[in-house]
Amino acid sequence: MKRISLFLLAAVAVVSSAYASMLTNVYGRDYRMLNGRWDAIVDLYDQGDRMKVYENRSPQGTTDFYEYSFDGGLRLEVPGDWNSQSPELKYYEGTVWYGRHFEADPEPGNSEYLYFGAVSYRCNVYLNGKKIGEHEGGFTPFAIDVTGELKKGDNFLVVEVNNRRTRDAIPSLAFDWWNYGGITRDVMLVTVPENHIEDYFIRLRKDHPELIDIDLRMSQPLPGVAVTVDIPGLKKRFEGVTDSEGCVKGSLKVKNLKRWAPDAPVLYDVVLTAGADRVTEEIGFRNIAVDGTKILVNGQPQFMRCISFHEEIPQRMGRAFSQADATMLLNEAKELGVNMIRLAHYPQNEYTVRMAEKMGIMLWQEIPIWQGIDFADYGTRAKAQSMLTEMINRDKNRCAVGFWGVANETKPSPERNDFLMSLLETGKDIDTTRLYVAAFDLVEFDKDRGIFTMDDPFTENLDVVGVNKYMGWYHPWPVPPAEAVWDVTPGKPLIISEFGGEALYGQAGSRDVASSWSEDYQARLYEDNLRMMENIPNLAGVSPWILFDFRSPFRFHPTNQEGWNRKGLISDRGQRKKAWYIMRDFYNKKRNDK
Ligand code: GCB
Repeated sequence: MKRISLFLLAAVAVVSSAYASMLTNVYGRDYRMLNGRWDAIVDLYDQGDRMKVYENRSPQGTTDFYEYSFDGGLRLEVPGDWNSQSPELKYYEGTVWYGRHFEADPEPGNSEYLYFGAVSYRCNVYLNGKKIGEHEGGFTPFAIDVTGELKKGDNFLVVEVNNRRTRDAIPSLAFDWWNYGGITRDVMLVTVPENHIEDYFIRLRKDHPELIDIDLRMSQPLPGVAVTVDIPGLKKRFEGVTDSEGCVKGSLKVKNLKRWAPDAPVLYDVVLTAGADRVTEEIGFRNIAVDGTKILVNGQPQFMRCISFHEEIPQRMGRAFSQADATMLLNEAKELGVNMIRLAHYPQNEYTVRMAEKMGIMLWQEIPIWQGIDFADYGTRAKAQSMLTEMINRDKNRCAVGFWGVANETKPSPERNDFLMSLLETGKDIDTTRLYVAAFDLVEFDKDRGIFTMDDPFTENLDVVGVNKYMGWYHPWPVPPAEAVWDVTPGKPLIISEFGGEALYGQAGSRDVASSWSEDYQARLYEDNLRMMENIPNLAGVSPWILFDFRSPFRFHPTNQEGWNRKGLISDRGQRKKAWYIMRDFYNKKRNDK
């Protein structure tokens, strides 16, 4: 009891949800982009608040002046990380104030929202000199209701962004990717009717190929609002009326449904109406389940041919944020022959998720619970729950997402177990149609028994277990690859969620020496690992680490890394390394495997 009340207290205190609203399918609404060049003030010593920069005052009297001013200073592109926009900001970790003017013409009877696709990592938002919201978490969206705050004519919007690493944050103090700061995804002013469709979840019932479940919630808890959901392609219409909570629930029996699958990514137009509101969407329907050690997609065993990438364009040395960026990343993944992507290590932007769905790529999407998390901190737990909720809420209508990932490389402890358990509960409160997964780095070679094993009872709570194992890189081979025997979470599907090693593109060297940083060593490592995997009885998928070399302050070997993790199958300039071809051939062969 004490534990629960303490936790609730922390949740309220740390994650200020009072400001955050949700708006499903924001790109399907009436919106105006507020992207572009914003004014910026770099505030290393955090003086902007004291200086009230959000008021954007100009000197009045003869002795009046302001030092912290937006006028005539730095300008930054939104969306975009600040690190790649100015050499001085490459390593910057601290506060930057963003400001811009925009015109508005709010009409009575409408609600207006400011929507942020992501701000990395925490922010305070001010409109016309007044604080209107705050958010923590660098990879999930939030919307702020600004109805009544928005003025006709000129409005002044200020966002105080801070990306300082802290122990109670997620991710925490150290992580193996660049700590990009900034307003890193789209900013939109969204206009909807006053009582509008706030949220909906339309999906195939978990174990039923012909039953579509519909849940819809209006923004106002009012009964009697007529709701329709049309799927013209199936000649089907659902009709309902909201209850006193403003909610509608129901299901539609459909025949001749073409289910979405990686090799047939069928999407249907779906039109929702409720009172004065109307939203359109494309939604796909598929079943995903586990049967023993197999992953079933639409009832058929499917081997997951997977790859990971960070939300980064290596050639630009910056965070990916646009439709064009999504196209580049996904096309390269597709070339490798994948049917799935593990979006590392955090929710990536909606363009990527929606485009992957259209291209027939399944997704494993996770929150950045990445090593070093303070599991004893209830505030941190509340943040993780918010991030998971925001991720699932944004993408729960995307059938491409087959897996929700709750953690990467955590170690058993009562606090960790409790923390992860609470995440599974949070997730399943919203969505029970996906498989829940986490990745572990706890597989060890048991010398006495001569086998690879793992001891983490938490895996029993998961549908699918991911194993990150760097044989030949962080671990020498205890036996020849062909003789390796695995007894890891028997009876459950196991995905090798990471393996690999570093190589500098174009570097020739010994196939036997890791410190050659050569393509040859990396290629050998891939051959060995793939050989070992042939003997993993419950192997349901493979995901090499990683598609592209990526920037990381973890990696400062003076000649071979220079701030880059070189485990990419493709270099930072886009060149394919030898291991890429090995992986492509392996996936070609696996195409017909179940
Ligand atoms: C891991 C992590 C991943 C790292 C990778 C590496 O186990 O999950 O984020 O980048 O190893 O390169 O060491």
